[in-house]
Amino acid sequence: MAKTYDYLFKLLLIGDSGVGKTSILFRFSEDAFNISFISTIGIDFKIRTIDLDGKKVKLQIWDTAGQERFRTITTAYYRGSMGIMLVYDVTNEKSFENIKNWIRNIEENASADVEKMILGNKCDLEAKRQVSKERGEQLAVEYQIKFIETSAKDSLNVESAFYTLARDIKAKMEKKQKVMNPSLRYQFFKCRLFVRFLVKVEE
Ligand code: G3D
Ligand code: MG
Repeated sequence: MAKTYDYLFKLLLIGDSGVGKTSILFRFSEDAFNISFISTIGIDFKIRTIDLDGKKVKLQIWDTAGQERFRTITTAYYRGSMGIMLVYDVTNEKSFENIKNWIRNIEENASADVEKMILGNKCDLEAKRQVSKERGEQLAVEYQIKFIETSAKDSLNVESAFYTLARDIKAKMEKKQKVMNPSLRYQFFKCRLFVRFLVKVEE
């Protein structure tokens, strides 16, 4: 069967329980927010294929089954992941403080060059806010990770977050391919030699 995509990226959603990871995933993959939907039962992933600068990028997005509650997310979950959304809840101070622990967990288990992004979710709940946008931004600067506030409920910035993460992974990958493709470099070298040879002959 013909391949229907140019790239396949495995992405993960990480963060404390209740911050809205599953809601974000549902919002992005089906564009539906159901207040009373059933909580996740097993490790699950959803797929959405997006178009990035003319390329079809298939996103396989993994969600936890609540293991985050017991901090038992294992290396197996992280394996092969290329991008991670670190999610906290702007109405929950603790979930924000825990982002540092999640980053440590990622450093211990995921590949070193995994792309990351911090999401401050539930920004529709302004009256209940405990974490200012500025603090989110500061944390992101400290870790040199991109940051955006989202609302899975109001469908705010969810699309843009996934597109940004996917675009960063694609750019990193293409840069690596350029640097590391020795056969391409060899072809280029041969071409240059040939051009030099032609110039000499002309003289
Ligand atoms: P989790 O997967 O990180 O554990 P969930 O979190 O997606 O299960 O969401 C936990 C609760 O937060 C759910 O409420 C969900 O509806 C709510 N929620 C998620 N995202 C948002 C958001 O952006 N805004 C608001 N206002 N609520 C959100 P319940 O009541 O079902 O537990
Ligand atoms: Mg969940």
